[in-house]
Amino acid sequence: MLLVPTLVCSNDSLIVNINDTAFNFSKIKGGTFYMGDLDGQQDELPIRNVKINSFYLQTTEVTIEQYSNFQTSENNSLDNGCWYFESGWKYSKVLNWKNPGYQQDENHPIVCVSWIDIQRFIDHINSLSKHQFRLPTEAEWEYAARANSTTTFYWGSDPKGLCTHANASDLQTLKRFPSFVSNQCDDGFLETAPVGSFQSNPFGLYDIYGNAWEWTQDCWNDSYINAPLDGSAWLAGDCSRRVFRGGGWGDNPKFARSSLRNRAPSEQRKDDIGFRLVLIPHSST
Ligand SMILES: [Ca+2]
Ligand SMILES: [Ca+2]
Repeated sequence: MLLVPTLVCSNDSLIVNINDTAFNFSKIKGGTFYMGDLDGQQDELPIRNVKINSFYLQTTEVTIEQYSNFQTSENNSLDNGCWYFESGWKYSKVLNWKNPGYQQDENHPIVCVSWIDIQRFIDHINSLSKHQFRLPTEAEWEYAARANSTTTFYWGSDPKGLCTHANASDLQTLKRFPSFVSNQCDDGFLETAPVGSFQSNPFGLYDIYGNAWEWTQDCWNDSYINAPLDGSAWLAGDCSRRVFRGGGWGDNPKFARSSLRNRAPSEQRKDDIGFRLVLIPHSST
């Protein structure tokens, strides 16, 4: 049975309900921007001008509640196995998205989900909805994070803004990981925070930096040479690894910025990587 989701519109946002589970989206108005950073890592070069069409991006990371409401015996068993950090990255056979090794509640971002797990989740909600959902492309993600800024962060270049805008590594983190490079401030959260606990960026997006890293569609390439200029996903290169963005709760705060890139095998689950969705409304398909 095809369940018809309700859709509530305002000027710049949409709320989609699927089986009584609400997903909030901001309308990201299209434009062009310079992707990459001259002062960043080598893989953030060459800077290039990219055109982005308007799209809808989820205002928060997907929560545990949103993810778990669509797990059924047919489409997903509880997949065990997740990487966690303890004096280096280690693999646990017993950790999973219900138990990533630290305390979470239903409003925290889902973590310990692989890129492949997410494709299965998206296929399932797409089967329940007239609307379609997908991961953002890497270019869409950076465009949305920048929110028209050209600086390291959307508020400028001062990393001190992180404690009010993002759950990154901070004085809390040092309680568990004394050797971590951290902000010298207290954002209140050692691991993940409930989504939306910090200020949004000018496009209405919460936790675009920090909290959980966010998987994108794109295959990994170690530079932007020959990357698409139209905002589409780059589906050439090393597609056994996929790109994720934004920094996480435990990482060096310098990773929580607009142009920083990271990648992992598509089947890998980590306790600090989650995702947010792009919505393609039924009327535009
Ligand atoms: Ca923190
Ligand atoms: Ca995030």
